[in-house]
Amino acid sequence: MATTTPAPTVPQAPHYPEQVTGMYILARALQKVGVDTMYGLVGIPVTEFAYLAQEQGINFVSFRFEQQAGMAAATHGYLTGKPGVLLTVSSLGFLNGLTATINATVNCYPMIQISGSSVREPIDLEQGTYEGLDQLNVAKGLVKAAYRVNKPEDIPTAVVRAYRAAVSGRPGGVYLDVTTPCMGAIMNRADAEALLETPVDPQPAMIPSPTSVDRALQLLASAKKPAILLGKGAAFAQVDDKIKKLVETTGIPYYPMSMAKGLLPDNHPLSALSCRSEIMEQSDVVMLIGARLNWLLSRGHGKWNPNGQFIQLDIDPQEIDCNRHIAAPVVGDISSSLDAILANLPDYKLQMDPTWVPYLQGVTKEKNAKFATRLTANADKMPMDHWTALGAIKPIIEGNPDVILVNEGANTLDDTRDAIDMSLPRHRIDCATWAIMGMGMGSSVGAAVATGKSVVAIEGDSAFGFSGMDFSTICRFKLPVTVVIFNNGGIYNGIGQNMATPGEPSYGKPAPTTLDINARYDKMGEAFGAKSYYVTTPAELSAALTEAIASKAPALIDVQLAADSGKESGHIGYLNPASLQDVIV
Ligand code: ADP
Ligand code: TPW
Ligand code: MG
Repeated sequence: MATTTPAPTVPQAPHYPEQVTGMYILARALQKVGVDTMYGLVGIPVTEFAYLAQEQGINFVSFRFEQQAGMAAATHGYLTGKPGVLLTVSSLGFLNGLTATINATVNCYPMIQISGSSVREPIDLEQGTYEGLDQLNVAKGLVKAAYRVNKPEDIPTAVVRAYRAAVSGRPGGVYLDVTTPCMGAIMNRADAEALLETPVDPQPAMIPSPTSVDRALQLLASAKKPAILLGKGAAFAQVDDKIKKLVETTGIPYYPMSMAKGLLPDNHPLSALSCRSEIMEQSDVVMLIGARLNWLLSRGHGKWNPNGQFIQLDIDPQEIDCNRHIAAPVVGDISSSLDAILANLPDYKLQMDPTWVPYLQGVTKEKNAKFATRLTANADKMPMDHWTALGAIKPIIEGNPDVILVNEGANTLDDTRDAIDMSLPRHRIDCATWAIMGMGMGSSVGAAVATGKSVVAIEGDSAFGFSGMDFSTICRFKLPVTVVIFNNGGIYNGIGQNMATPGEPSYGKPAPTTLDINARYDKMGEAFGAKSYYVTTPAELSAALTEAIASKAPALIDVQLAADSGKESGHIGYLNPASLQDVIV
């Protein structure tokens, strides 16, 4: 029979100051790559790490829900071009955060999710350890890259690898698994400090081949009705002057995707924002810059000219031809590709049809006039509808162009995007490629923290519900964020009706799309000490929003809309199964 007691498995405390723990090395390694902010939610095994990081000078923004902390990190990454960092606990905390990391990957936002994980051995043997989950293998395949670090001496390398994976090439979400023993392991400080590294050129230029540039310019020059299509990749690349130069020296009209709005002012004479279908149907050459030909540019959104050809500027060679044939791919980073295109442009003679731009400008004028009527026609409607409310909001947001607009919902998303012109790059953040609900509060926090600017989030009542509790985070950190909730009492609207008759099982139950038309969201704002407003008229809305933005403090505006405002699925009702037969091509 054994007489000795087993060696303690709990790590000893480090002997300060000569010794440090894995968590200390992690904090230092993050600092060394330039991370100054972390978003997260703590508990075993990462609480001490968060305290330690804060002591080291890393700004720690604590959330109520990991998914929202992840949305903040992703938005931070999108706006700064450097990975945002999310910290989660093991198991469910990890999974809650992972949804945001995957969403970041889908949207090409650079971010790193760091999660503590339990001791390996009982996980591998499935012995039921505390919060045991094989997190690395869950994350793999869903994110851009996933790594696990088991030894403190490997932490600096792991952080640099994660950083490079997040920002190089096509950006995305990276998962870094740090085991509990690794967090607690002890090293000599001097040895640890000697391992820290700063990556050289983590986002290397990717120079396009001269042949691809020549091919693209030849095609562009031959076009009679060319158009430039700008995506959020172009906004992310922060090459605003080069985009402006390309548009203005060629005189080619451009169409911005939702988050590329403002890259050039939406009211620029060459903006073809109102001419999506004209461009799709009539352009003979479309130059895509940091935009994908995914569902947002196909099918129900219009039909492309069958004889049209594409030039595509993208950093990811696998994006080319993924949906349509690309006649002239220019694979490289947008900055280098635009440099090459602009440098060689004078050698090519553009043959644009002189009637093309005036034609699009004519269409724009006509559509804008119609649009203006839509905004004013319902100005006195009571209760308000989406357009009545947007009529009040539009001049205020447009008059504060430096405010970052966060936007989600169905009708609330589509109508806000159409109604509000943007005039500065990277000032519109929405539910983007996956059209997911539940990014509002997190993205607002990330935008405010990363830029120091004011934010207005325009949220459908359903959309707000996904992240609403993290309004408290906005308040705790005293961020200049105004949350505007369009309450029409439901998903799409509040008039959903359960069709059952007495005796049927669902009789008397709320319809699947029905939420809370009489809810007073402003009371939620009050609960956390924010200036809160309940508004029922455009005049009240206008006054509240003006005051809220000027206050540079947390504010919440509950906008009472009519329950019948808004249509099923907003602008994408054609994607509902019963309508799909017409759409699948
Ligand atoms: P949108 O939804 O606005 O159309 P997407 O997210 O679909 O935009 O497309 C963005 C594209 O931009 C992706 O294909 C991505 O690979 C590309 N991209 C991102 N950053 C860069 C960059 N720095 N250089 C070149 N392409 C980039
Ligand atoms: C994670 C499905 C798409 S739009 C939407 C839902 C639930 C809400 C629409 O109602 P809202 O806006 O926000 O009140 P409005 O103005 O039209 O009334 N779960 C996730 N993502 C999505 N997209 C859904 C569900 C959905
Ligand atoms: Mg709604």
